[in-house]
Parts: sequence; C-alpha cells; structure tokens
Amino acid sequence: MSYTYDDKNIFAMILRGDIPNTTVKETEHTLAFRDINPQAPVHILLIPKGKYVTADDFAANASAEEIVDFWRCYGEIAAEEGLAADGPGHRIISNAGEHGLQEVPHFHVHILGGQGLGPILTPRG
Ligand code: DGP
Repeated sequence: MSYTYDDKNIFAMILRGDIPNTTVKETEHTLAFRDINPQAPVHILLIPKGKYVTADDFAANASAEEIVDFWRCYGEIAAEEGLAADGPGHRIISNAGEHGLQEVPHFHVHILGGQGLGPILTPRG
C-alpha cells in the first residue's frame, strides 16, 4: 500500500497550530478535539500526530507505540465523556478513501455519542 500525505490538509494545520481547535485530550502521539460540525451531542475527532492518510495506512505503518497510544486515548475519552459501552455507549467511524467519502486526508476516528445514533447505514434498496 502506498500513500501520499498532503501537508496542507486541515488536520495538519491543526497539528501545526495554524488554526485553533477545541482540544479534548493530547498525548505525545495523539490529539483529540471537537468536530467543527457535530453530528451528535458528543462528536470528537481522534487523530495521530504522525502523517498517516487512512486507517489502513496507520495500521500498516504506525509504530506499536503510536497505535497503543491512539487506542488508549480512545478508551479514556469514551470513559471521560460518559460514553463507555457498559453505560450508554457510542459509535466510532473512520471514513477511508473514495468509497468511504473521506474528506480530510489525515487518518481520524469520529467518536459519536450522547444520544441514540440509529442505524449506521441506510439499507440498500
Ligand atoms: P471525514 O468526512 O471523515 O473526512 O470527516 C472530516 C470531519 O472533519 C468532518 O466531520 C468535519 C471535520 N472538520 C473539518 N474541518 C475542521 C476544522 O477545521 N476543525 C474541526 N474541529 N473539525 C473539522
């Protein structure tokens, strides 16, 4: 798999501090911030600080330390936002590439919750 990272994407600009964000959590390898256009009462974007384009890029090419840090952050945020799955629960989504309708070409996971979210996809007719 070959990926070309675009340093001009909006999340690269957020990581450089060129545009502001509402930070939820930050570690050495990971940043989480509120989505600018929330689709649920809680809508957080979780991104690695490394230059990974998609989820499969991250899975194939990130270090073990980056991967562990990323998913530990996810779990901590779910708990801290009151979304743990032994409580109300939540949904995570990562759009990847053309068919996934990924808009921002820096790997990110959407963490959504705070209300019932309905079916993830509309059944195909
Ligand atoms: P996706 O379609 O999966 O690539 O989702 C990109 C998300 O990024 C979308 O929900 C809106 C969000 N977004 C785009 N620009 C900004 C921004 O400048 N700041 C923040 N906080 N979120 C943004």
